[in-house]
Amino acid sequence: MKLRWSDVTPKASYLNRRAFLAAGAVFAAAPAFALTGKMSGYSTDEKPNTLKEITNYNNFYEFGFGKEDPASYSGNFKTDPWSVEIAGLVDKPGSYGVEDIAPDSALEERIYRLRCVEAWSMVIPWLGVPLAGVLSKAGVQPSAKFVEFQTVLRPSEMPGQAQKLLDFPYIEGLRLDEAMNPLTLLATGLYSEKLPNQNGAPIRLVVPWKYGFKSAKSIVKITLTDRQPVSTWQKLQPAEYGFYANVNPKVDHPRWSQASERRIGAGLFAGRQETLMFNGYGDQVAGLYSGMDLAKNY
Ligand SMILES: Nc1nc2c(c(=O)[nH]1)N[C@H]1C(S)=C(S)[C@@H](COP(=O)(O)O)O[C@H]1N2
Ligand SMILES: [Mo]
Repeated sequence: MKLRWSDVTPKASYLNRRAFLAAGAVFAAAPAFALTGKMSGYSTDEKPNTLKEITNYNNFYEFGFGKEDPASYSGNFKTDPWSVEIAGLVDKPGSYGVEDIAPDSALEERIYRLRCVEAWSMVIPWLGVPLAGVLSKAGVQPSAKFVEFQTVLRPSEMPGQAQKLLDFPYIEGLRLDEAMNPLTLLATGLYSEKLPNQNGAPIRLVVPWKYGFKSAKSIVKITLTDRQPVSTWQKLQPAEYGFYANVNPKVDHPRWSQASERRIGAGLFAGRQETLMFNGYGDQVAGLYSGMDLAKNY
């Protein structure tokens, strides 16, 4: 059962509630509890997008092509119970509950920029746990070099899968050192809520220095492997979408410039803003690519 804010006012969530209301959220019902995350030094101080923007302008092709399709058509998607299989080159392969992977008490708040390859961006206050800790607990074997992520395959609840809009299940991948970088997050919430369905409930990847499509949603399997995974977009259009997909204002998409971006919610007269190398996270990640030709490894 869902309660209204007026039914429960936990003291700890009072400030969150005020921010939530100030953000212009229009939801009548709210969760019966509020998640809180430990603050982290990795957050941007840019103004986060509103909950309304974050939950009504989405890319989640499992529910359709349109930006409002995920909000409109994900209502019947069942995300509880849910487990994630950790497989491949690990000491402790197995099926783990979301509560085990990301217990509420361990959540960190990470306010990250999200830059879509389509040249729009947002700022999203995620709640989650660093992927590195999860992989370390599973025991990564020395032969592992890459991590592959797989989204759930459930065409009965996902109209975009039923219509075969893409070659599902959605696959993404990272190099192991990228996966272990402290910025890489497994998110289970945003603002003070559990992750809304349209944002990849109950657990999704967030890799803030890469184009948004790398951040796979509704993950059911994480595989440690010695072979570079082939991602869904790479397989579909290899000349346009590479494995690395680092945000890079100097490497244009074959069909449009990546030099600037449109910040969702900035207003009609705000104009575009410059896109930053590695989406502004160069201090943390540039070292991962030293000596690499980033135009070739796009
Ligand atoms: N499974 C899955 N994950 C996905 C996508 C998708 O279509 N399916 N879209 C990606 C793209 S292109 C972007 S920009 C982000 C958008 O995340 P958001 O809707 O939570 O802002 O999710 C990414 N993860
Ligand atoms: Mo995207």
